[in-house]
Amino acid sequence: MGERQEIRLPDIGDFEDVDVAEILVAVGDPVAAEASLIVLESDKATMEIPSPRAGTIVEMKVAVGDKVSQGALIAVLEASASESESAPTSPAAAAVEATPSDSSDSPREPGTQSPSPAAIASSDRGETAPRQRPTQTVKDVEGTEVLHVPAELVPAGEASAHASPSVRLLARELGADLRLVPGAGPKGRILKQDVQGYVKSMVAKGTSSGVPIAGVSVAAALKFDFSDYGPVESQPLNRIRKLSAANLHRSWVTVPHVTQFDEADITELDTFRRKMKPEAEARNIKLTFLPFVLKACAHVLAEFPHFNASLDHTGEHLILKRYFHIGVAVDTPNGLVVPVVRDADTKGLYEIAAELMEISTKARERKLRPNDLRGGSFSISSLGGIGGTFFTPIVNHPEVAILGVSRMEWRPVHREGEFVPRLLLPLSLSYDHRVVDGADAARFTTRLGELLGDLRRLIL
Ligand code: CAO
Repeated sequence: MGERQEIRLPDIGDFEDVDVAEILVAVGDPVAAEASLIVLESDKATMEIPSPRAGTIVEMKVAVGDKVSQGALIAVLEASASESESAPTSPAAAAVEATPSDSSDSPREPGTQSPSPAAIASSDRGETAPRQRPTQTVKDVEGTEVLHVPAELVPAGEASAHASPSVRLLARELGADLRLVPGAGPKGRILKQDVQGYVKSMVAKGTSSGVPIAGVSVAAALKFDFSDYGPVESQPLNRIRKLSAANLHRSWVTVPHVTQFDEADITELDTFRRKMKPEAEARNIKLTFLPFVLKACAHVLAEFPHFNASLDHTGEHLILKRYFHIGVAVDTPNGLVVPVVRDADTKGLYEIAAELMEISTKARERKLRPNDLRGGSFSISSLGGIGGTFFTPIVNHPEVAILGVSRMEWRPVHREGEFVPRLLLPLSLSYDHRVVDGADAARFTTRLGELLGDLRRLIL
């Protein structure tokens, strides 16, 4: 028999007498350390309270509707014989937890686990979330793989649905739009089983994605046995790929995409970059083209505000953002992630370059925090280091535009009666045609080309 431990409500900030909105485990359930036990809900936030250690629930001390404050007894747990062996998580396996000071993805040292403060997710009822939120980490069913969910990839309307973070995560994974899921919980709260039931009914109706879109009918995916034709190997998609797939598909079918191609003459920029490289290297900074592109984009976005915007979930308002947070697509062995460089308009080139190095390293080492992935207002996808000419990036919904950058090339350009060698950078700007007109897209890339062609214009 393992040691019995009372689980009490940790410090959850300035919250008292908070409603217990959901109980995620039952007596007899095995739980992993950090698996969510209950969901609390105040007027302003939804919080999941995790288990401080692995074990089996032997008593639940709270019920839905109870009000609890810091120190309240939530449950009694019988600790696992070996805490290093995480028990399988409860049915509510996808816990969203707060780890304010722990940026590492690696499991904590046994014995050092302390009750994490509760996760504070944005309000279910659409109130503005606090600006400084604890960082959140999402673990998979085994509690091992860490996934960072880019909140900006959640459809705007989902934010107004009434559901806990783990239910939102489940809905996102299954591609279900929470706005369409009827909630059976108290005050219409959407429960895990509501999402599962909704997806089942959609599948039964033949909507494989579970996301019916007015006027769009998509045939269900056909099932093939490829082994009829030769040897095959089946590899499960990891969570990042599954989430990206759902988000990319949503954007692809809901956003009317157009891509504007252009080329920027970066001959002088390249000369300048090469000149600055030793100085940058002395500061341990790798000065590639991307920081220049990012800086120039922030400038152009200020001049073309509707590229730095989102449609609200009704599609009837354009939300213009007065900040310039630029997401950068990073290719990692686990799939594509889009960390965000905040306030790119106020940062210098070295600062942006250093930040890019940091976030791309973190992305590849899976050390990004959810906040690193949130709040982008425009994205850049650079394949310049790899190759290719032009491509058609998919808009990172709910943003309305994304810039693709490809490999620069020396080409003869006709100027003043003769051909001169110029270094050209291919640009591919995809945009949401509901928000951006083709003429403005051409103006945008033309202006971007002007700035990249003569960086002095950035300070005019
Ligand atoms: N033309 C020619 N060379 C380029 C270039 C371009 N447009 N852009 C970068 N390069 C060069 C760099 O200068 C660097 O060369 P040196 O080492 O000689 O200086 C080399 O290519 C590698 O650059 P990098 O990729 O390390 O750095 P970056 O700043 O250009 O890009 C990052 C960083 C994180 C965006 C990139 O590594 C990456 O992951 N790109 C892939 C993004 C992706 O998958 N997008 C597709 C998403 S689907 O829309």
